[in-house]
Amino acid sequence: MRKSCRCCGGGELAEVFDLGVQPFANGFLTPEQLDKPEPRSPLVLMECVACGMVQLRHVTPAVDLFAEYAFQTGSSTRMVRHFRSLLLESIGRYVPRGKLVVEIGSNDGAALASIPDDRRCRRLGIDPAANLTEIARRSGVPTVTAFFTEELAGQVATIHGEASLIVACNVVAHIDDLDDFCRGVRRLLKHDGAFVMEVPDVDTLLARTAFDTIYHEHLSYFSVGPLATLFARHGLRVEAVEWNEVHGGSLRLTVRHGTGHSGDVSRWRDWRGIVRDWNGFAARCERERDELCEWLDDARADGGTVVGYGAPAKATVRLNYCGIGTDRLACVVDSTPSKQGRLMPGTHQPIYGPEWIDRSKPSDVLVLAWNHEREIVGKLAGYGGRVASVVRPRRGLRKLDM
Ligand code: DWN
Ligand code: ZN
Repeated sequence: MRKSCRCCGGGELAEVFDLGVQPFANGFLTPEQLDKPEPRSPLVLMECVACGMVQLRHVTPAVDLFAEYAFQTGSSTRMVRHFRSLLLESIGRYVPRGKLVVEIGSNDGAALASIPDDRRCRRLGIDPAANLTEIARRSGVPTVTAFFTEELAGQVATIHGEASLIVACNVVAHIDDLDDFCRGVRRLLKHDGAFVMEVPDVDTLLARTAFDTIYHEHLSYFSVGPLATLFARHGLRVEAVEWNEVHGGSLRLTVRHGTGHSGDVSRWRDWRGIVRDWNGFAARCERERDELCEWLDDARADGGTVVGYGAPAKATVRLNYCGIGTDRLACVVDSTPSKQGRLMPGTHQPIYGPEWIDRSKPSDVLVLAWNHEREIVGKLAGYGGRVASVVRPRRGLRKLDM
């Protein structure tokens, strides 16, 4: 249990939202595991009174969540394009020829593999999930299977030299000891290098009622102020802040060695000084839960069958929070080979490949990976039934101008 703030060290953490006891979002079950007890843990959000940092009360051991990992970056061509663009822009700005680019949380290596050879930079991925680093190495990306720590940073710097660019996308929220992480970045980053990170934006989560992005892997829910506070404690400065739509709304920070922060931070910090309305958030979550359950009950009452599209971590949270079992949602399809043949954590929908839709011809497809709506609806061109999003299903998706 966290007793102090991960960013400022403050000791006053106020409980702001409770999702109850939930299974692990990426804990997809094999059929053999069905009759065994499923690991579950409370999902309680707290907000630091001093700096506004939002974080989970309970910390699940990282090895339980990341030693073997189901999510693969390469599962979305749009995401690979996004990370490729981030890397090329950053390499152009910070990485002279022949210098080192390190990705922390490199997953299956899809992002680093997308760097064209003509950039002539050395690449190194770091990720603890052996099942994914095997895929990365097979695709030619040099990768270390380990958690990123200050100690590992020292070893990498000794063997490969310091990095001109360090990238960490959707991974800093997974890290419990952010002080050790920052010391590792300081140790590995060249004096004139850049650390570029992307994390979900907590204020967008709140504004969009994205409660299904709250899960055990995400220990922290960041905004700019607390991150600037954290980096300042480690001789690092935030040089630039951008917001983008990735994963439902993300912050991209460019961090350098140094003190003080750029004007971007003060502009964000002022805005981020708002007082967050967590009661309104809880009420909206309940309304979304009721609307989704009613929509599914109506579809069943009409004799329809609904198949979920995408088995993202967020689907686990939403199905469990809404109490949606196989009676309301028969099964789910997903393009990730390692998820097919498994079952959803907690609610136990079987997960098939996307071809199941053509075979079973459901009356409705419910897009569970709402952040990939466009890409998924594009793959349903040949499907003649209704398509809805798990977020406000009644609006339907066909009408969206794809
Ligand atoms: O922070 C995290 C984010 C970045 O990724 C991790 N902790 C876990 C993971 O979250 P997620 O599982 O919610 O990520 P996605 O990208 O929303 O997952 C999408 C799922 O949908 C994947 O399992 C792949 C699947 N998919 C598909 O079947 N067909 C995705 C697309 C685009 C498709 O066309
Ligand atoms: Zn704090």
